[in-house]
Amino acid sequence: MTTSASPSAGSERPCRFIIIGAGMSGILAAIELRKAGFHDFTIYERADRLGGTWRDNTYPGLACDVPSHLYCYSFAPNPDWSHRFASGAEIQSYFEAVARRFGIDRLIRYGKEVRRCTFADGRWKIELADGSGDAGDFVIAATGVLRDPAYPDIPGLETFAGPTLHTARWDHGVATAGRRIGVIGTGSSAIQVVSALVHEVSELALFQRTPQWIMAQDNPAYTPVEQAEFRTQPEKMAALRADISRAFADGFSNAVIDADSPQLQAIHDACVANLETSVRDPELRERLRPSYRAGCKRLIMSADFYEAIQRPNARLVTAAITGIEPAGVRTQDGRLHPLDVLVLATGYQVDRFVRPIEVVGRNGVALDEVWKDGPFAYLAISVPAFPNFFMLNGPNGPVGNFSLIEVAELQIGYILQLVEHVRRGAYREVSAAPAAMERFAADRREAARTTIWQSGCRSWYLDPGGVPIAWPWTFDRFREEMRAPQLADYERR
Ligand code: N01
Repeated sequence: MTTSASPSAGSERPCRFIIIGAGMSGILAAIELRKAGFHDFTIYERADRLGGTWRDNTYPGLACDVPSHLYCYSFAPNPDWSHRFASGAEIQSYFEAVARRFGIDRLIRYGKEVRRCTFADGRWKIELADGSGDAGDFVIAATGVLRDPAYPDIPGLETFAGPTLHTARWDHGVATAGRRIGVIGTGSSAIQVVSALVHEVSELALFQRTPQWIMAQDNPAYTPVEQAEFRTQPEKMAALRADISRAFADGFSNAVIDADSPQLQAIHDACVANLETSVRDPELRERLRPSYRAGCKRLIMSADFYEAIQRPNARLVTAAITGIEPAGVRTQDGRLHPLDVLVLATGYQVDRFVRPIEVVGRNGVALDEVWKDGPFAYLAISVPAFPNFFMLNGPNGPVGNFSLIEVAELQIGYILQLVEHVRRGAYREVSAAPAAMERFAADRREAARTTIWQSGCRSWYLDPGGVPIAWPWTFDRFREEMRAPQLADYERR
């Protein structure tokens, strides 16, 4: 039964929350719950440190290509960012510092892997890998977007005699200096790791299946004077953040959803100019030239990749990989590329989201079954029949070249409004209404047709049917949607 009682109708009801994951979104959820006056929550983290993707990714050259003054919480600006685009290590330190400052770090239960969440009798029952359990009124799944590495299905991969490293699970015990390194993949991770490693290795072979468009991007350091200014005049930092956010929305996120937009054409032209002016050898230039439009795959920003791949010790291999052997990589032209270390920059299993956690909703319905044709969520937050179960950066949200922190902040604000109605006694259970979900999915598919992602390339933005998984509207529309829930779109009991 759906009710329409006002939030102030009843007395305050105690609410207990289970937060899964202590990455950027989980830390945020805990901070915002407290601000809203909710103190009964537990954060479960399967690893032994917080930080999520910034804990897991430590490959050489790692940096975020969203400007640092935007890639941080709005309520915890950081005057000390060293560069316009901070390194992975600096971002990890930032999250650790924020968690400490807000007293969240000591609330995290480390080494606790949630295996199963079951909704029964109006509450969520939580089962952990170590056999322990818990229960709560709400689950906030802050389990990340790009989390579990994807390993390529290449014959003989396991036979390679040297170390094999995935970029998302770098082993710093493996020496790379002075050795022959092969890198498979040309995504954001590959471009950064190649640019960093080329300076120290004896030979670097980059195995490219698909070339990438690359935007030139400088990364100037902030001077001590600028940092001092940010510290003493926080309004300057806030203004900078607002400018960057606006520029990102107008220049990029609003552009990619309209394949015919002049902004996107400007991005494409800038990428072409970067290729033309940076790569001297015409033959190499053509091998690096994509046949699709810029923005179709996730755009890559780099100041130094073209310079790196033109170094005498670097080689671009475009012949298809046929197999991996103990000595190296074999390509279709019959050539064996001898290697000491193999780097897999082959991306992530992008359809996981909260999985492999088994989530069982109302009447025993399993999320894995509901998502058998691909993950989806109403406004990237809620799935019908999974009451009081909310995702941060769940499927169908804005992902791409902009700040997932901004996205998560908007989402938690919205979720807390839904929760507030429970606290005030208007209803006990809330989840997306099936009709709203269907409408959202249909509108999303329709809107996705004119995005650049669907203009003819393979990318992690596309589901197996070739439909973009991401939010296909403007970032302003997302902001507007997140302002307040339309309760009619939710089933409330
Ligand atoms: O992964 P990807 P990523 N044989 O999936 C290739 C964020 N991020 O880790 O293009 C040969 O983009 C595959 O080839 P193809 C960002 O959102 C951000 O680099 O499919 N090649 C592709 O080249 C990013 O988009 C930052 O033909 C194979 C590559 O592997 C997302 O994470 C830094 C293959 C995978 O690229 C993922 O980036 C890093 C095979 N069998 C990551 N299988 C910054 O902020 C796969 N490939 C800077």
